[in-house]
Amino acid sequence: MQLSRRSFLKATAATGLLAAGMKSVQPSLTAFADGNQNNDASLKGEWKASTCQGCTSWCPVQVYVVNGRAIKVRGNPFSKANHGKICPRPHLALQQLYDPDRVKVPMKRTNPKKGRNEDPQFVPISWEEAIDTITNKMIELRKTGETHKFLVLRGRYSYLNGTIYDAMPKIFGSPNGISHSAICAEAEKFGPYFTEAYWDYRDYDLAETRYVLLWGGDPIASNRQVPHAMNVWGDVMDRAKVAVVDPRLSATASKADEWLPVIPGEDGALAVAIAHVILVEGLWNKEFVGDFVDGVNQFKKGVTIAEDSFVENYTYGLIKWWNLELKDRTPEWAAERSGIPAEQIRRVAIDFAKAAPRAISWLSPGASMQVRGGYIAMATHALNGLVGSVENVGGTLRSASVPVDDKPPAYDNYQDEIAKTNSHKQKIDQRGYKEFPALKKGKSGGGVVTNRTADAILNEDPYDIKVAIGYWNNFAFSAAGADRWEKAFSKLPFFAHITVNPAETTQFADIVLPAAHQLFEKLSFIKNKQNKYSYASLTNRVIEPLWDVKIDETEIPWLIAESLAKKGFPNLFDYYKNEFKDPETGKSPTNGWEFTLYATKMKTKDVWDPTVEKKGDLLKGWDDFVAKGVWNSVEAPYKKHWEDFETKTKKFEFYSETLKEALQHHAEKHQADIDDIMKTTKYLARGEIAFIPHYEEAFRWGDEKEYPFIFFEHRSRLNREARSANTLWYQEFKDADPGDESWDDVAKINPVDGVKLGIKTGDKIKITSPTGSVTCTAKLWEGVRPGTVGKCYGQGHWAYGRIAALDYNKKIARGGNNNEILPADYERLSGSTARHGGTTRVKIEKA
Ligand SMILES: Nc1nc2c(c(=O)[nH]1)N[C@H]1C(S)=C(S)[C@@H](COP(=O)(O)OP(=O)(O)OC[C@H]3O[C@@H](n4cnc5c(=O)[nH]c(N)nc54)[C@H](O)[C@@H]3O)O[C@H]1N2
Ligand SMILES: Nc1nc2c(c(=O)[nH]1)N[C@H]1C(S)=C(S)[C@@H](COP(=O)(O)OP(=O)(O)OC[C@H]3O[C@@H](n4cnc5c(=O)[nH]c(N)nc54)[C@H](O)[C@@H]3O)O[C@H]1N2
Ligand code: SF4
Ligand SMILES: [Mo]
Repeated sequence: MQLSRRSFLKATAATGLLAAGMKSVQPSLTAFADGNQNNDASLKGEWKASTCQGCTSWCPVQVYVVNGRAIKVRGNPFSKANHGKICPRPHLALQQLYDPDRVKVPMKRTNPKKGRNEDPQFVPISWEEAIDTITNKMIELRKTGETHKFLVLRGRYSYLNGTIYDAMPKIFGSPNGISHSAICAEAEKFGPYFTEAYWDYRDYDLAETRYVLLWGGDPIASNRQVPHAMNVWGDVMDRAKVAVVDPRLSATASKADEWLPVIPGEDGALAVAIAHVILVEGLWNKEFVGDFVDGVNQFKKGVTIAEDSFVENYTYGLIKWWNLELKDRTPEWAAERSGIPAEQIRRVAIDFAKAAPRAISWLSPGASMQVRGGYIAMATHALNGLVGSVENVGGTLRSASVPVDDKPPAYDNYQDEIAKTNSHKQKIDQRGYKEFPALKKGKSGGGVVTNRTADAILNEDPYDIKVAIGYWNNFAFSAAGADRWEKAFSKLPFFAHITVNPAETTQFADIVLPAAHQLFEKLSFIKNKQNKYSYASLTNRVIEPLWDVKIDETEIPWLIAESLAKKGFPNLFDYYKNEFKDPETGKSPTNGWEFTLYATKMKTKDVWDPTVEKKGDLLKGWDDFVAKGVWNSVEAPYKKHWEDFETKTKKFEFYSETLKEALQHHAEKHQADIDDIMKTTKYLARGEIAFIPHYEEAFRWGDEKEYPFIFFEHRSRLNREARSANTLWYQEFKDADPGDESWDDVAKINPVDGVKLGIKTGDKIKITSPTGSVTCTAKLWEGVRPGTVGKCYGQGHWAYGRIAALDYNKKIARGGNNNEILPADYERLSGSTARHGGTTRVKIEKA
């Protein structure tokens, strides 16, 4: 399998066509780029619009289709957000689509025993039998009145997810639509929410910025606007300074002005010290924050300040923040904790603030998906408040509005008594329990605690789950403490998995349903933002599906609803038929494809209907939307929320009355006080410190003596979340990640530590945490700091396909899955799973 890059590229370019039974002429790539310039008529194709959901950038793309075969993906030239460009990853999507290991037909398990070491003995079945089996199990729950024991697990999704994830369980009678969001990045949203009441990711004004301070973000390789960042980063580097806080020399760090290789989890120390310097140096933004009454800067190390000596403009609580936290947080203090020299902290703080308001403090999961990461998210985002870059020129932005409707139509009228009662039961993920406040948008239990669901299933707390459907997710691989999910899936009496590949999770399924591939075979839509533009983009069925696959969020729920109706429960089918109509003809759907089409048209109508006024592109109608694929908004406005951030005080809060209220409600619900909640959620803050961005020492599993190394991880420039590993190009080009190797899974160890351990590059090693161990290859590399070991997430598949796994039949993984050493721990205030911040210590031995 090991080909040189050049011969490999030649070979794959040709096989794509051969497999389709076409001439083995290798078309030149320039012909694709210009459309139909190839003289050979049989190779003439068409660019068709769709959306890539390989990562959360969700880019409008076009697919070149020749004789029904997708052969190339490029950016959609109509899209302003991604400059009509893509990152490298959609090319891998072609290999996902034509992956010979795909699930091609429905299957059922014939070995009733479940477990990693059990062969499921799947056999092909018809769609009728598959759906019939699922709905028989569902109907049993209706008969026994236990409809709440039905669970839908959602992974990645489109904006039609409400049909399967929300309406289906609620009409059936269950509260349990459980999403993957809390293993993704909810802790990050905690920062902007409890300062400016914005529970979302920010966009950034890169064209105007003069300083980018990245907290564990690597925007030219990952995060949420990759093609945009890749396109403008050269200009950004010319115009602005870039500083990267990351324990790893990332792609972005390797080109940055400053690299701050922080000790994992100690970001908070840096953030509060930077705030300290900005205030002491008098560099805060006077327009946004305000000033001392007499105009004289009183911020001096260690000195408490009278609150009435400062008048704030658009912010609240600056002096409280200073007095309670910042006054003693000097760079020297932070240097001891973070491992970053004091003069570098001071320099970054001053340069960052001097660029104000054209300065971005860019918060990522790296700095926030940590056990004590909630307050790091707050502290790093509060820096944007100090320099006035919130919704400002060259700063952090929200988004312009997109006139799509991402909620399913109201379904209350379709809920019978059982449904009404049972869908209000406590959700299975234990959100809102004392130790899981999950304060999404300030509400106790407002957010999901994805990873807790495994324990909840195992402990039957709050109850047992009897029937579960998972789609576009792979929690037996993607969730920290993955072994708990293996046990939970084994315990489920009935589980159906809707998937493209035979993933780890699939191995525990009773029924496997083959899903249409998101980029090429599905019809749906998304909305998102990059480069100041918000947009709606269609995922289109650009080719006829290769196999007997169906669309996860619409066609499959349609079949389930139809079958339930035949068995005496018509409500869901009635809802789908009556509430989803073609907005042009008024027709109700008569099959799953029509349901898909009408739902997409209906929910995006305002975007493509030329009679509806909106701020953005004017499309001529549905056909025009299908052809163009994308609708662009006008540019996001500056300063829109300055007069009313929707916080409790309407201001940007450095002292969060909004968080105080949320914590109070949660504490009252459990007859506790806030200090008790802090303790229960593993935070050290007591008293008012709980309401301000503040430093907390990183929480780590494992004793330093037994586990001398701090483990940290990162994602790959080539990961399509965890869906790339069965493609040749992923494995072959894995060395595109700094320090990584093709066809391998390496743990990056500083050479200084390598010498101490007697370990060389290429040695097979075993990495052990208090909760698990993996084997992989050692790589001595200066891009990680001594005392830490860094490893990319994505390898370690023991299922998924014949490339992803070293031996699929024997369930031998290629490398090790980080989630087998990461303990299932949480940033509890947001419900998030902690994968960063050096959550666990490890020991390293030769394997
Ligand atoms: N250690 C560690 N763990 C992580 C992360 C990390 O960086 N490190 N990242 C986290 C993040 S940010 C996220 S968002 C989650 C993602 O975690 P999940 O939501 O579990 O998603 P994936 O792991 O990407 O698995 C996707 C599954 O969907 C199937 N699939 C692939 N393509 C399609 C398709 O087009 N349609 C359908 N229906 N199915 C498809 C695949 O076969 C696979 O089973 O993982 C989290 N887990
Ligand atoms: N290439 C690529 N891009 C993606 C995705 C993908 O799979 N591949 N997935 C998308 C998804 S689902 C999401 S949620 C986003 C995630 O957005 P990202 O910003 O990419 O998040 P992560 O990869 O989780 O973490 C980023 C960085 O944190 C660093 N890090 C680890 N520990 C620490 C720490 O304690 N402190 C600091 N400061 N840094 C630390 C890692 O080295 C890594 O560089 O990316 C999206 N974009
Ligand atoms: S993988 Fe992500 S950044 Fe790349 S094209 Fe797809 S959605 Fe955009
Ligand atoms: Mo994510």
